[in-house]
Amino acid sequence: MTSKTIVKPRTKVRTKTQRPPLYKVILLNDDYTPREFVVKVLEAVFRMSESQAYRVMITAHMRGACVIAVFARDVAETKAKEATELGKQNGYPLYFTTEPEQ
Ligand code: TYC
Repeated sequence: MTSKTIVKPRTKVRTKTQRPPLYKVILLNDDYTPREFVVKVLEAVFRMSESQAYRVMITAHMRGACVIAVFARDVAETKAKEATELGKQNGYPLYFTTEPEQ
């Protein structure tokens, strides 16, 4: 009787989940927008608590800019636009920008 060897395939298929690249939303300081207004916008658009929003605002005020959070590109861009628009509607030069992470 001839013996037959059964060879099992050893290659494993691994599926990699592609995550969308993340974008930072950055708050820029200016000399005109009232501090309380910046805090209100951060609470409204980025759903931050008052203390979180205050910390981000004061960091931007002291250092010139502060990273707020990271999101998928379209979310980051929409939130930055929305927050900048709120400033504009109230006559302030408040500005939010986005930048790819890394
Ligand atoms: N610098 C502003 C002021 O003194 C307050 C402010 C803080 C404005 C942070 C923008 O991103 C900002 N009234």
